[in-house]
Amino acid sequence: MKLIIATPSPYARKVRVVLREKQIDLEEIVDVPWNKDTLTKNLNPLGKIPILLEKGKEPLFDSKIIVQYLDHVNQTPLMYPKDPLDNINARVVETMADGVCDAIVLVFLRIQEKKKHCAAMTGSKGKKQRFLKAPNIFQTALKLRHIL
Ligand SMILES: N[C@@H](CCC(=O)N[C@@H](CS)C(=O)NCC(=O)O)C(=O)O
Repeated sequence: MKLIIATPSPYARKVRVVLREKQIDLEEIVDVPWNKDTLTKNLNPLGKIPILLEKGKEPLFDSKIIVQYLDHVNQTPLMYPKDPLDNINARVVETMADGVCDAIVLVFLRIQEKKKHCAAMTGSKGKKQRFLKAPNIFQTALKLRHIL
């Protein structure tokens, strides 16, 4: 198994943590998805990392899909609980975390002056606000779902 990552990527990190939790061995390949020679363009039509590669299988992309797949491959420990309500709660928390990461990546790109890519992203003002309010957003989401 191989995983295409960028070292600062929070989505790649999510998958890397899950792989370690499940003690699945794999080779990590570092790639910069914004570079012209990026590996992503031939593997993910969205041009994003992380991408999971397995011999004889189609490349798998989007961190949520990869984590779901890894839960099928190795159930110890399960990342998405089997109980339907707990499962939905875990997915809501993941979606919230991904949303906050979207905002963080946007700020990172701004700092890196990758304005060309930032311009392609919609609702950037809203994302920045969500980034600043991230701790509150999490607390509210967790309370709403009786996790906190
Ligand atoms: N929803 C995707 C988001 C992945 C993502 O946005 N990755 C960034 C790196 S942190 C990327 O590859 N961006 C390249 C681009 O947008 O061109 C996931 O969870 O895997």
